[in-house]
Amino acid sequence: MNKFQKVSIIGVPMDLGQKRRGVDMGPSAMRYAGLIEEIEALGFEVKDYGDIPINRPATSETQEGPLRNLDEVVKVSEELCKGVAAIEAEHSFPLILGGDHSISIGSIAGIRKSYNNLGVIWYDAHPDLNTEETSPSGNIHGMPLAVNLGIGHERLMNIGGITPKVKPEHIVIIGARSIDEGERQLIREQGIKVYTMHEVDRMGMTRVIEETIDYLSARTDGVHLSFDLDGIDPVDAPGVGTPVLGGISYRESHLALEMLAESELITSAEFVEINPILDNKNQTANVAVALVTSLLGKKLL
Ligand code: Z70
Ligand code: MN
Ligand code: MN
Ligand code: MN
Repeated sequence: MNKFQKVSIIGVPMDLGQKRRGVDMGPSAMRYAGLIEEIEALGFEVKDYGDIPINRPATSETQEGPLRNLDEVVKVSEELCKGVAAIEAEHSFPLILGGDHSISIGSIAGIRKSYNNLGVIWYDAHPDLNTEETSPSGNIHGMPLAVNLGIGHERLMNIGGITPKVKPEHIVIIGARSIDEGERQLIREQGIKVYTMHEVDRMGMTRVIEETIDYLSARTDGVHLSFDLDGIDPVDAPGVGTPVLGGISYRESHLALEMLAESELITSAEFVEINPILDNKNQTANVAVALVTSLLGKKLL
């Protein structure tokens, strides 16, 4: 991580990409867990841009349909895109705090302005490759990776101007274990590299990350880490909206992020889907903060 001297934080307390309340408290929970102090202790200069303001319609006004809350998600994504692009312009490491995973539409839109061959590591129990046609829920947080690939609603894809944001061969999904039929088809059609939990178990996290680093360093000019806390097993990260059994352990996740830190591959990151209402004494935010320090180069010795 010595490419960067500064880390700039931007919070996106948005829960409109899904139906459960609580993920809007994710940024506060991570700051409360000591995020800024921990990063400063590693020697970085930290700038906290605070949170993007979110207009939360009363429940009765919440937009329903195949793309729930589309208007507000588009508005927030545009704001986030601008904020992230400004952070990029000061050559600081962008660290974005969710919020549900729909925030990655705006964050990747902002980051993409600085990298023509942007890579993405999607660390998640879900591939988030649904479209309004394939989505079983209408929840936009199940669609952001498809949008970033240039498959999805035009208003979402056009944020930041450039579309598609990411090429299918520049994506690596790690930890998937809840995959919808439409997502399975898209993975096949687009030839996206996926390490499901089967491969994580079979190969071990060390080989998964070694292969990921080789694969992405050969073809990208920057790599964004999109870390959904539900990629981790609910035993270690219970405070998420959609816990899925059989996930990546706390230990394996530290190993993964320590190896990524050593590789100096990662140029931006986001941590999403922490739901403090469903958490156990802020355990999941504490896990996320510990993982951020591993990603930024903290060593045990
Ligand atoms: C399902 C959908 C999802 C996160 C759940 C679930 C998507 N595939 N994403 N939790 N983070 O509704 O599209
Ligand atoms: Mn996700
Ligand atoms: Mn998920
Ligand atoms: Mn390429």
